Amino acid sequence: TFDTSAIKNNIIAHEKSEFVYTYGTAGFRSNADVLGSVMYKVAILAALRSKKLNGATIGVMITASHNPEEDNGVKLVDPRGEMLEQSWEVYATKLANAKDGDSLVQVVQDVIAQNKIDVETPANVIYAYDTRPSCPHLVKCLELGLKAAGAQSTNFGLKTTPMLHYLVRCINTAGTSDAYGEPTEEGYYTKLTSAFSAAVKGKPRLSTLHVDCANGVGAPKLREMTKHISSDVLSVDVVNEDITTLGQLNKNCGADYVKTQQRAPPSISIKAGDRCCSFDGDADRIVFYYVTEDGTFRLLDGDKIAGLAALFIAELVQEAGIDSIKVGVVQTAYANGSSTNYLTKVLNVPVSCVSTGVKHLHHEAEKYDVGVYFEANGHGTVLFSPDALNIIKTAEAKTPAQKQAITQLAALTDLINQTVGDAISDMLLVEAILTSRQWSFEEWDQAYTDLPNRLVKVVVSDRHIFKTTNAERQLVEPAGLQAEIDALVAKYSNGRSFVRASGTEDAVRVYAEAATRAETDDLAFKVAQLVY
Ligand code: NG1
Ligand code: ZN
Repeated sequence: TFDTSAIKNNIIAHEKSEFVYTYGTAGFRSNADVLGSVMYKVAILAALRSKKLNGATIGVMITASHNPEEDNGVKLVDPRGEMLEQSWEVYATKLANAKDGDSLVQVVQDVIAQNKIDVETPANVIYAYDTRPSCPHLVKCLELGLKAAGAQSTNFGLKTTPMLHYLVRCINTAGTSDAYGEPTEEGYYTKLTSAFSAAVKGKPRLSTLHVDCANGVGAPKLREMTKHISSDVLSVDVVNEDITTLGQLNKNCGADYVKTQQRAPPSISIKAGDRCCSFDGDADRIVFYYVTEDGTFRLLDGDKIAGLAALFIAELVQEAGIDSIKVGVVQTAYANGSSTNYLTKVLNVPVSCVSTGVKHLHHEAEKYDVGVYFEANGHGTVLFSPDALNIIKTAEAKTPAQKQAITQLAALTDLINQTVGDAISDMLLVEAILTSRQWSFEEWDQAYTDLPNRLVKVVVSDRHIFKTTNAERQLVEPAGLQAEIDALVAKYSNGRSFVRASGTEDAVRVYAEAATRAETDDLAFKVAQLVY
């Protein structure tokens, strides 16, 4: 039953009446102080979404990823473990901004009418949260909303974001021909670790991988994962795993720190030959790094992971004799020009460029038989189409080499979390490839050399006046600005620069790359001046 008076009467008042909420690329995200009222409404939205989809289970994840510890956020997960369908983001925003019980009920009724929702359909919702101190309170607010909406719900407790996506998909596919796995944390570890063991079978183990967990949820979960795999097969050293001391989450560590600062966290003493990687606060992003003999820091970011995965999978389908399967890569404008050049000119794989935001990459990747997608910041995964999965599953080997390639491909389809980018799964993917090839980070890094690049944040009075086209690579408004940028870029060798409004911060981002560091900095600075 669906009782709008319960929804109205239990409403959690807005913490700050003037605050305007927006469901953006990362769901709702802000200082945790203003999110209690939002959790209540997100719960109601999740219930409506479930009812609309005949009672399919919807996921709710409470996290603010790489943001500072005092922030929090929430996002919805659709039945196949994907991000909430875009057309529903506007409902999320409308609900969140409803200031009193009556206007809330009005928005709820609009959503029901517009989507012809049968309110008698049961609603099923599962939820989880990260290590932030504000989570327990926000969970209570969410639960009040779930109760008011009459939803059946399960609290999955502390989880990484990709684990929740995995669980949602498992629950909704249980008992079908494309059952995704056991809908438990245990099931997640078992699926990934058995796939990893199969993928590296017969190959010597690599040296220890040092994993910076950003003092977040990735730490206890990675530790738990290692219990499911022998240290003869994989050796990881968990670093930055303090999830109890206040203020430590993402502080001077984690994937975002490493990518934006282009250096290792000070808490890691890294010497030549060491292999390191960093997760972000909710363990859906990963970047790898090492230092050379002369002490130079080298980053292996999302672009490098995409290149490695595309190379490996393209060669495996050749070896397996099933090269009707075509590999494609999806990037955003933030991908380093050298990586795009490597993919298109060296690997000869098709590359598409889409707007920032995982949902855009994910949908584009679904168009390929095997779609590799990564944001430069380390968020990404690999999608296998139903046809490709079927071909791999039914392929018959004529030689031992073919058999080996088919086995490895099949293992990869289980190893890779196909719902969303997943630091633990991506870490295992990279380790499986490097183990298979017996490659060091240096060897992986040799594919191409990044062009020097610079990302600058410019605070402007109104970022919404910056409108883009061509996957955010060109401005259409303010009029004339793009022509000025083009004129500047033309003066630099290998120059490229673009400007877009951030979807997660109140600022405009300027990206620039060029042949040398000095030229890059100069170009970024001059474009930023045009914007300001
Ligand atoms: P915005 O703030 O829209 O640039 C940032 C990242 C995205 C993505 C989202 C979180 C950059 C340049 N942008 O988006 O890649 O991770 O946050 O969903 O890193
Ligand atoms: Zn994240």
